[in-house]
Amino acid sequence: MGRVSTQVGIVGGGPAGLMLSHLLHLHGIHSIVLEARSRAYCEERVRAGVLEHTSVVMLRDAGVGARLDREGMRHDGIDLGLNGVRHRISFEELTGEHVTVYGQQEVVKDLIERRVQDGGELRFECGEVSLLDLATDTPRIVIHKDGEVDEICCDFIAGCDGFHGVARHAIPGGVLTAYERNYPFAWLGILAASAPTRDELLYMHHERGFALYSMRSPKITRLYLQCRPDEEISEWSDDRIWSELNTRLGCADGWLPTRGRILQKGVTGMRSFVVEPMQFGRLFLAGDAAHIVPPTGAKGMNLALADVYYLAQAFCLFYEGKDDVGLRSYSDTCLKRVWKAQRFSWWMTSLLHRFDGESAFDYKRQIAELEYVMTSRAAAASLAENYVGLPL
Ligand code: RFL
Ligand code: PHB
Repeated sequence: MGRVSTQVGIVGGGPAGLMLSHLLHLHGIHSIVLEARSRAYCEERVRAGVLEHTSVVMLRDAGVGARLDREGMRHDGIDLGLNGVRHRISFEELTGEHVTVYGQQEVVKDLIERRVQDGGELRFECGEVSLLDLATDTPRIVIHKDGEVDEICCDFIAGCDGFHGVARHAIPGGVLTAYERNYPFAWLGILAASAPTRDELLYMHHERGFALYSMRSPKITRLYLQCRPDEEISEWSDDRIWSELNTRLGCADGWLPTRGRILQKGVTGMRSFVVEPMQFGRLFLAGDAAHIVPPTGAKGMNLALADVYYLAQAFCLFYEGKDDVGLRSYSDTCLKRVWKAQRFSWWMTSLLHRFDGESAFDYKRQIAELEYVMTSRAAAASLAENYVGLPL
């Protein structure tokens, strides 16, 4: 058995784990990142696309924002639509802020590149891990790989291994309370080789279901359709997808999404989920390992970055100031922001999707709410303030 030591053992090399490792390195704190997948897989996995301004500043201040500043697309607002009629919500005018469209996998690529340049220890294809002795001052990670067993002795462990990871499950029963809501629909998402013909995202409430027009670069669009949670992707030919996108996204002024070769397609479930507290002994959960939001509010990656920002600060205080107050209050600090983002993501989801079997009253109320957001400055300002991101 090989045995090494580190200050912070990090399980998971998504945005949360990689950013934490990088922030710790900037403060001279050693970490080892264990990631289940290969580097190529992590760099190509298409997920989130919208960065709050706070996340951009965080990446820039940490010295990993150069490509983001060059290639990220600044968006000063979004369009909300109701059955083909659009209304723009101007973030710039309502909040003075904007968001940046830059793929999560690009953030991941930038962070991996920088960790490698800085000599950071990233171990890919290390998914068989057990977390032990979490309630002691000497927690350990045991790794099984290729018939070998390795052990990492840590001061602390960060569980950044996403919703399906192992870290949350390493906490003894009875410690965590889970709060959860499932939605009776999912998103069918595609990535298409077609140049975006809108400057901003379009969130469309349509009688046949929600649709979203987004993008990744000046040559690639990203589009979503509300579908059933058990939707068979094989039943969706490229033609059927484009035809449904045209029906739902097509606007009264004649605008339609431009067709292009479909590069990727997949179905994503929708869930709201939070565990409290986000820590146990010397294990700290961050990002999707502790909470999931439905993607409608574009909050998931931003929450993951905010968690590790607080966690890195708490570790710095511990190592530099011998003070564990930041670590003790980590969960409480994060959860305040997490619940606000949960509320907003639930609200955007409820506003924009069709709910099967809802009463005529609920449908009328939903349409009235959407029309209110589209016509009231106060309501639009509330959406804008939450979408661009609440302060850290
Ligand atoms: P991740 O990205 O899931 O990373 C966790 C990593 O841990 C690895 N792992 C393990 N490693 C070692 N041992 C194990 N036993 C392991 N088990 C798992 C995994 O391989 C993975 O690499 O979690 P993290 O870092 O917390 O980041 C969270 C974000 O990925 C997530 O919240 C966002 O993608 C959510 N999201 C969006 N967020 C936004 O901020 N803006 C958006 O526009 C946005 N759009 C989206 C989204 C998520 C979507 N899907 C696919 C759920 C759109 C979609 C469609
Ligand atoms: C995306 O581009 O993938 C995206 C954008 C906005 C959302 C969700 C996903 O609300």
